[in-house]
Amino acid sequence: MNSGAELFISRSPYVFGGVSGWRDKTPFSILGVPLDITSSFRTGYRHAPLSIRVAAQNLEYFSMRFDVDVDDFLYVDEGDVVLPQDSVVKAIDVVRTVAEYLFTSSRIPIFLGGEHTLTVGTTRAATDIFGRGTCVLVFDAHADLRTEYSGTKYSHACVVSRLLDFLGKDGIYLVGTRAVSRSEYEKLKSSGIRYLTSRSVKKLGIKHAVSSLLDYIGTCRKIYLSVDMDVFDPAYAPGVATPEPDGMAPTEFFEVLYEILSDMFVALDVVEVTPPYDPSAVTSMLAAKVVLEFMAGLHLHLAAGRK
Ligand SMILES: [Mn+2]
Repeated sequence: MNSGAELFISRSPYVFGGVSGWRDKTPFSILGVPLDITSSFRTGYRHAPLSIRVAAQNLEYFSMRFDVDVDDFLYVDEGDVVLPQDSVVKAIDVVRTVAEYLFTSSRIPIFLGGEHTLTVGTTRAATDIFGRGTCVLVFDAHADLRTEYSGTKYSHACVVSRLLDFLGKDGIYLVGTRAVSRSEYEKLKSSGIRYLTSRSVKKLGIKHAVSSLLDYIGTCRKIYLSVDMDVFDPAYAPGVATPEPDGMAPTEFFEVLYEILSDMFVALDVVEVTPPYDPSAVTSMLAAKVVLEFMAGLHLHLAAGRK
């Protein structure tokens, strides 16, 4: 890092999986964002970047699904964003500054949350850099469409409302939705935001989910992928701030990812892991797996584009 943005980053004592590559060999930059201010239930997200880094050390880097070995190109682990603790608005601004720096340096950032609110800063940066046609795919149990929650517009329960402010309905697609208040559900329907419930993924199958997502992606120029770990059933991902039963299985998620990934994808965030509630570390393992499969798949598409 060689800009003002580096003032906001501190090296982590552990890098993702125990290894970090070279900037000229890989486009991927991993950045911890230990944002932990607005949880309304269980806290502890600030420990997640470290916990996901350690979990990655115990996973294979070869992806059978993509037939790609992440070891061949790796990523740069940039460290953690240093966040002000007194204001979520200030924290989002810092995240936005660092994300802008990574995008303008032609990096493909992978943000390890932290609470979902960080996505407001990172997607704002993506939209500023890539402009019209920037779309955000959000995998999440919740619609996060409250206008305000616990006295702030910038709560984890309001993330999609804030995205709607600058992306508009055509810039957002929600997947895995299953937990909304009645008023959020009405807002979801009246806003015109496209969404796919976890129930329809189960009932109509992966093929249906994929074709619906590909239709949507066809209207976009760039894709930002946001994965709230509570999109998974708590059986697979118990260590999240607000677990919600009846969720997606990892295989469903990875199959959908396999089918929709393309060189249009510009960033990933993996948020809401809460290590104090993840004693067996399976949630951090799954989060690390999401990161590895994303890099494997995107590498394949970028390599095909260069040929
Ligand atoms: Mn959620």
